[in-house]
Amino acid sequence: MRIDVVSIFPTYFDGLTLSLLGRAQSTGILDLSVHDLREWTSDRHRTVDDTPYGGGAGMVMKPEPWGLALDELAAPAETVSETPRPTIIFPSPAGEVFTQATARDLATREHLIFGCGRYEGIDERVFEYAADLGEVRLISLGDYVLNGGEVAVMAMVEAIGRLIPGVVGNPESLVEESHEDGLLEYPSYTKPSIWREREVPPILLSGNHGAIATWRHEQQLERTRQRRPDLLG
Ligand code: 6GU
Repeated sequence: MRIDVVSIFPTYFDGLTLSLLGRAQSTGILDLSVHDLREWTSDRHRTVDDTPYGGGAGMVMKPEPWGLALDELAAPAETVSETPRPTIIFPSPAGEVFTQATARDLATREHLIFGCGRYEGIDERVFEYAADLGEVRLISLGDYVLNGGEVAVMAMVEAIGRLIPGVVGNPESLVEESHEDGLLEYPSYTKPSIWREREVPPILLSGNHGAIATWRHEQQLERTRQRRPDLLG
């Protein structure tokens, strides 16, 4: 999978070279490039924002640098006219909410472009223009406000990246996780069997795999009922 990220703070994404996603990049499973939006400015001050038409607080990101960035990153590869259209994602608190289902969907795409807005947002015409180049998605992490899209994109790239086949060494660790089956994960324990007078639930030491599976499922249901009843519908 190819992922391009455009931001005025590209160093935010240095952390994505660590650990699992770093290894996926060295093995070629993931081709991740982070770009500075200011590369597509031409004035001496490398300006990316301006005052809003109609007045109001804050600044709006200018369309021209975004247009040039999208032209370059979404362009079909030369010679091959069959290159798939990219999925172009703009992180936004006004977008659809990102879930594990969103991550699973986006993990099947060949090319993702993330455009990180700052200030009061990006000139609306950029979203219209992007729709001519690919499938545009506005996606929110949840119902709270961040200063910009960078932290949201870090989270989305990690959630998506670990679902690409080969990124997580043991694919079985992907199935028994919170949210994969619509329930929260069951509790885990390791040695010692008694720690500071607290015992591991005896069923886990019984060797009865059927009973353990039933107990774990009950724990999932109980935790989900207590912490996230909304997931049970
Ligand atoms: Cl994607 N962006 C910003 N700026 N704030 C957010 C968000 C995204 N998701 C939740 N809050």
